[in-house]
Amino acid sequence: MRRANEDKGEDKGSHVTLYGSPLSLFTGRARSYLIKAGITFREVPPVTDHFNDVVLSLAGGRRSMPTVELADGQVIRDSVAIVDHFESVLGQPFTPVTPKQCAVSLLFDVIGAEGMLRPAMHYRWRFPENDPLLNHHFPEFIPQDASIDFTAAGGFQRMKQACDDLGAIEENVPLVESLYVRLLEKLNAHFALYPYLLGGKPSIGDFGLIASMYAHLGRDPKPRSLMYEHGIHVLRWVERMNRHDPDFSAAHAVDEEYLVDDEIPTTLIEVLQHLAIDFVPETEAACAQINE
Ligand SMILES: N[C@@H](CCC(=O)N[C@@H](CS)C(=O)NCC(=O)O)C(=O)O
Repeated sequence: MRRANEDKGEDKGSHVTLYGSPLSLFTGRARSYLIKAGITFREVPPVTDHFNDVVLSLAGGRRSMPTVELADGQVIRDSVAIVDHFESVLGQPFTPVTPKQCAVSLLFDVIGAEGMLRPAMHYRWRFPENDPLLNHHFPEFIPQDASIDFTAAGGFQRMKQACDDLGAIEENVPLVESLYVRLLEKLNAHFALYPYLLGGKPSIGDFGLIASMYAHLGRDPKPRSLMYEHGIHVLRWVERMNRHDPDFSAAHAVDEEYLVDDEIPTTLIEVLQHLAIDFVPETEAACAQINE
């Protein structure tokens, strides 16, 4: 039996199939990249007959989102590998070549997608106003032959536990929330002046940052309301990152390029300084733990 949103395998109209979900953090990175790179794609959840019969084994038996299937049948799993693949094929259009901008782009790539999991998970799973949306989407990517491990209730439970595991335990919640709201304000000041992190076009860093800022922090009702309150320009950047056109506001006086002379704007340095409060000690602690 095929589901209503079933992909049709090789007879599908578009060249790329993106297996993902509007609810998925890492799908947000790949989706935004494909949109900005002008690649036609079709997005379906990783539960279709074609996914089960053909794609799953080529994805190493992992059902994780995002996974893409190309026109020639090649399958790429993991949002970083997907972006890297297209960057390589297209001639690195979203990789800044100057040293500071290249480093800052990579910093935002890792911080946005991995370093911001704590506020992303906290604001998704700890606020009941998000539940209708989560309940709407979650069953869409439960495989038809799901074991007990794949039930929505089981998935919800694991995700709530992950908030604690990521450090958003009760006593830390005020800090997690105040750091995030302050980050929104800092990002807001930046995006008021610049449409993207490094000027007039998105970089790899923008695609990392959109991972946490789209599905979780920019779309779930509770954290989205924080964007209306503290970060209208961030909200607009989230929308911009999901549009083909540059989508500048009237105040954005830049070319559709990265800033000249390897400039890192002051507003972005202030964002990085703020992120460092959390991310530097966490990275050092992770490093020490891993080395043990
Ligand atoms: N490093 C991976 C992480 C992907 C990931 O964790 N995806 C989540 C949804 S956002 C998922 O599919 N989890 C289920 C699984 O990994 O089996 C990437 O960047 O694509």
